[in-house]
Amino acid sequence: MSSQDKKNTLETSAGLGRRRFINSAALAGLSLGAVACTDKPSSAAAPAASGAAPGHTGASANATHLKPGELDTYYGLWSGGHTGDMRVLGLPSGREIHRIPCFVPDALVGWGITNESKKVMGTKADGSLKYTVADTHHTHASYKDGNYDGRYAWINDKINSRIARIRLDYFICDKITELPNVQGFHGIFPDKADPVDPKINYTTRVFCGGEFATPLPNNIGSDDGSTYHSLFTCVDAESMEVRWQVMIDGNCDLTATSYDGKLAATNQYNTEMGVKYEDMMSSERDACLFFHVARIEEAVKAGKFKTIGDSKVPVVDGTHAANKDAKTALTAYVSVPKNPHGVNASPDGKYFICAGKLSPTGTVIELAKVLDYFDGKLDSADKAVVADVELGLGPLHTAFDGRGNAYTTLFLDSQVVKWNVEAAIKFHAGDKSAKYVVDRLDVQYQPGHLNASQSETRAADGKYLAVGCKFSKDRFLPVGPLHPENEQLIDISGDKMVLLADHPVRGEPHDFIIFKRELVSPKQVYNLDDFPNAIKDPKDSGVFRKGNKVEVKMTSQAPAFSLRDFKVKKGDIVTLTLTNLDKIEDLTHGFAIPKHNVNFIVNPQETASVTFVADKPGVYWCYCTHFCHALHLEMRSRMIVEA
Ligand code: K7E
Ligand code: CUA
Ligand code: CA
Repeated sequence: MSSQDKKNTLETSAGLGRRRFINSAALAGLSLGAVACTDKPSSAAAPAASGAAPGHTGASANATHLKPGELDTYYGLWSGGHTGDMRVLGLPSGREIHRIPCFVPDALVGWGITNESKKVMGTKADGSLKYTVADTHHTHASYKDGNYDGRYAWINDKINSRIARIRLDYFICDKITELPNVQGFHGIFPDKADPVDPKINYTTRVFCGGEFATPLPNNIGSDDGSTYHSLFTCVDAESMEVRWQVMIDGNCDLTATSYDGKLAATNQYNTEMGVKYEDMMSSERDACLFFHVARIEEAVKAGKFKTIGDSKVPVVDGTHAANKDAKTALTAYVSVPKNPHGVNASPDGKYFICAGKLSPTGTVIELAKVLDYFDGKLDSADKAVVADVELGLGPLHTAFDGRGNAYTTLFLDSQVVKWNVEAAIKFHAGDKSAKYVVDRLDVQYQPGHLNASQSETRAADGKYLAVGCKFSKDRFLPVGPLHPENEQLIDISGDKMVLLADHPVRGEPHDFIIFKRELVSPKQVYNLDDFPNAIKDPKDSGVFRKGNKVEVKMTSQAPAFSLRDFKVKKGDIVTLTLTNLDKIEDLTHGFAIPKHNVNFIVNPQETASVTFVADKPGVYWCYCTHFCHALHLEMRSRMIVEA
């Protein structure tokens, strides 16, 4: 164990009281036993080496342990990886509060079982789900005035190129769109303003990067990779329709958007357009590819597009060959070192930062200069690079504290490096005395994404940094071969980063955002009128037959269903609709039908329905699966299937 590991272990096991971590200045020369664990008020804590860690003696203010009943101050929205859901965490405690099923069925809520969720997820002609696997990586929320506005969040499915929208009033997925002409949809980012209309200072578009190139249309099994292309896609934030696509050279990976709405970008690790990894890393340089949003939309309006295969989506040409004249170009390829990874927008609105991955560097691109290039004022887009500085091995993603510092994960070094962006620019310009690296912290282990509280907004507050470590190895009790991932929380309020907590998470989140709790106002009871099939009065319950199609209408009010029993016939196609008429917060009912693969929940004032074939005569006790009342076990109905 390195001394850093020991120190971290001690810190994280230092008792459940109000843990107080000594200030960073003292940490440097720390003897192991000196981790402060005290219930004294912060004024009595070891005096801060004043100035060294401004505001940092108040580490208690950033402590992660909340007393019973205390609420977190931040929400975190986490991608669930290949569990296909979105997770909602409270921070700083790191408690998982909720999982929002999106792309993959979920047995708790009946996602993929109810007709309503199946409609969102997409079905085949026979009514079965089109897909039951997904791989989510990136989640981002809608903006207004450069900060989250609490309307929507979006999440990608890389496997089947789908984008899901989450309503942040009910924390549910309400729409899923499959992107045409694209495989490996990876990066995702909402715009933050309209590029043309200053009145639209909120999100109306979501940009999606396609990582894998294929033949277009993808209906010939050609192995000639040189004929493949990737596309960058724009989805309408409200309608969730695909607005347009840009065909490009190379691939898309992560995505970023500017605060003024004018630019979107994607990093490209495969400008070689290789099909084997040796080919993909054969070149010393790759690119950060910029999209001029206004010009793309003018081109679409002017009819300068084609369509691909069956898709009606307009596709404009963003390749090198078609965009040589900067003044009319839709795209600009900015050269960056070999196989870059994340691209992130600084909260001051000035820069995009590309992390090097195979290059130990971070590249700072000044957006004003990219716009100069598009205006013909810069002879090469590459001149928009204002810094290209060494950070460490395996830089992947970058977060910000709103005080001019960037935090980049170093996958191979298992570190987070804190660096000052303006100092890096000075260093790059020739001032070798500019010390841009501010701090380094070992993390456990191999970090991918990281994000700071409010990092990707103008309101970046520099309090907490979460780091998604891809390997947890020895950090948790062993549970067989599959290890959890290790989400670590770091206090970044001072000069030095301080590790606060480890949290095991089920595999495998990638990206996440952390924002202040007051930015969303969730509703905890549904509106009955939002469901067209709601059964508003228990008197409307009953069995309604049309041939062999049978509708069963039922309501729930603790501790009873409105139908104590209902009769159908063998072979009937039954649609059962259940409205929960309970209005009290936290009064959810469940409805299970044995042997028919049915279980779902209805939250207060929610309506849900299921359709199934009653194919075996018998008596089936339908029962409430969600604890609701002292008579929860008695809350039942009988489905009697007559021969
Ligand atoms: Cu770095 Cu898919 Cu965002 Cu994962 S990507 S780590
Ligand atoms: Cu209703 Cu349990
Ligand atoms: Ca490459």
